[in-house]
Amino acid sequence: MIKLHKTVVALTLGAALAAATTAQAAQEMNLAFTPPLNSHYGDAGKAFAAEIDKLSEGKFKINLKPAGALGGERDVIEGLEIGSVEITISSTGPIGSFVPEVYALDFPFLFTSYDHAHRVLDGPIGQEIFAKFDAHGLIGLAWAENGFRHVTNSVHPVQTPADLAGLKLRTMENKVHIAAFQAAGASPTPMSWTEVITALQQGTVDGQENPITVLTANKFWEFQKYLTLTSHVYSPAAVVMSKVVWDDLNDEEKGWFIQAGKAAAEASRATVRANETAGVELLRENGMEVVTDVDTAAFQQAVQPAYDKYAAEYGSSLIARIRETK
Ligand code: EAX
Repeated sequence: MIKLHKTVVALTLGAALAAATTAQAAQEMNLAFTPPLNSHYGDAGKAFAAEIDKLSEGKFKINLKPAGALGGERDVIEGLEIGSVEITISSTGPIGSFVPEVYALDFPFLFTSYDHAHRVLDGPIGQEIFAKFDAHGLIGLAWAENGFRHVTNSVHPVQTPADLAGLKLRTMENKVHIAAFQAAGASPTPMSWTEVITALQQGTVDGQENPITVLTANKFWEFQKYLTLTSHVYSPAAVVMSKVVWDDLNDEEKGWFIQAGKAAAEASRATVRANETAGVELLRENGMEVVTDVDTAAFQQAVQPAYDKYAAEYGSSLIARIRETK
């Protein structure tokens, strides 16, 4: 009888152990970004999470932290460097202050189209820049997309660079962008995205500049009257992992996160593409006045001093190679 009892106990323990092993808690990671969940970065985050769940068969679980839940883009990058945040999808705006080589991507009127940007970022140049991330405790997994940036404001329609004169314009914390709008006659105010909408609503700043998907995701018609389709900067986004976290992964797991980064990048590009035209109509239907006939050459000339000031420091050869990539 005792023998039977022991066998039953052993079998029960074995079953419990097996169940516990298979149901081993998933390793959870936070993926932070500043736009709302219903945005191009939100779609990218969902694609990333789904790909990791599929590839790791539940070993890893990605928790999305949208709308600046873990802070502004600069704060989150600082978190990645020390390992307190695992993953982010971030515009390159603030990344240049951590990885200077990234500034080469942020020059006004450098990229001529979405295809041009994708060829550069998905080719050798994109990988060369990601290779510079490691030394700063960051791992670039893939190049996602924020989009071509346009100017909005609440004072008057901006038809020419002269109309920027004196406008308090929020920019990202990016010295090339600050220099560009200073040269164009605006009064640039660098600010984390998490403070921008309140600043616009309270009139602390008159305007800002962002891609269409950011404007629609945040219902910009509620607090900005004028939109000018300047397309003055192509804004890449990067899917970035903390090197502290990356170094704990084995080679197979690293492959999963690179694959998930690619899925996120594709999802962001698909949402930007779908939103580009439809988004302008949505902004117009909700009351924004849209300036479409922009004198691009005049704006290019107005921001040229930013090139003169920074191109040599941030890789004029890299900038030339980007221009030559067709
Ligand atoms: O969510 O800070 C910015 O303007 C960036 O475009 C950010 O991704 C907006």
